[in-house]
Amino acid sequence: MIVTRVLVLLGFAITFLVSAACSEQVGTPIYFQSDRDGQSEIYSIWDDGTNLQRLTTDPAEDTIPSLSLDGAKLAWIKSGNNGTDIYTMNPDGTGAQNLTNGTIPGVIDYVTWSFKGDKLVLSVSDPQVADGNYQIYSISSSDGSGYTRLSQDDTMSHYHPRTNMQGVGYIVSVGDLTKNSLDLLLLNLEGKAMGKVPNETFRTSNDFQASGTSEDFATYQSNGRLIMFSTNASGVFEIYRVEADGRRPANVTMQSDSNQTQPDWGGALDGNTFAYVSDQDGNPEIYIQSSDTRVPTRLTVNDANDTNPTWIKLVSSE
Ligand SMILES: [Ca+2]
Ligand SMILES: [Ca+2]
Ligand SMILES: [Ca+2]
Repeated sequence: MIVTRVLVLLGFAITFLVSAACSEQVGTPIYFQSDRDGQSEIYSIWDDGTNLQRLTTDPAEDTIPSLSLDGAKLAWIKSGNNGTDIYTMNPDGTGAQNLTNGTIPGVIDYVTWSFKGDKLVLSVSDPQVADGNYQIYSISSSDGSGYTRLSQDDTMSHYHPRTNMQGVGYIVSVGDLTKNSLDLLLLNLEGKAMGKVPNETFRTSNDFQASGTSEDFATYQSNGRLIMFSTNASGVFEIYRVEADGRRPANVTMQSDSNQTQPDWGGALDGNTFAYVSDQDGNPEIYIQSSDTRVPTRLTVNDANDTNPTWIKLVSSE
């Protein structure tokens, strides 16, 4: 497994180095959604805050961009009069394709890529499931076929699947989103629950399993050993980093007068830098930060809601 993962990551790195050598790109693009042009569209901006580009132009709501781990494709959710569909496109905004064409029986809330890139993993409120709870499903990333339910517990909703970077499954947020009561649960590739993260016996002064605390948007470091997530366990939402077994929790944002959410560790070989959303400057903006320095770099400057960053960060582009 480890050898396979290293080879896969090396393959990604070579792909990136070749593509970097063939273009004049100097920044690492971070993709996000924003309603700055009236309703939600997908944008990209470099990690130095330059080269803002709008990638979609559609009166529908274009939300939840997710970059594949090889950086070759963006998936996202389009919500319009015909319901919610999964689209994919090239990272420059060309080649948009509707993968689902109304075939998903319910509301799609979130989308992410599988570790191998062959599947897209969704949270869906499927009317065929009891109580309308959101469950996790997968489809083919090439043509949207093979709609398959993964999560097995009808009694609770499952949100925001993120890929485990050792390729063993997905980490999801389970519970009641409206009551700010979510816990992180690891599912294996078949959807079987493998336990909460951090595990339920783990307690700190910031009790992640306490009533009313919400752990959400988990993201793995590339080696799979560390996890970041947003949590209100200390009051406002901050981003915490823990070891994969839950030890050594650390608040890596430390902005106690604002909310920090939606961390994305950037998938690939860089170990420290992550993108996230903060309202510390008055409204949701995209930031990046090293988990070591705690010094945020603001990338977007706009009164609109700039959220859901996704990117792939490589050592070679430092
Ligand atoms: Ca739109
Ligand atoms: Ca919790
Ligand atoms: Ca903003």
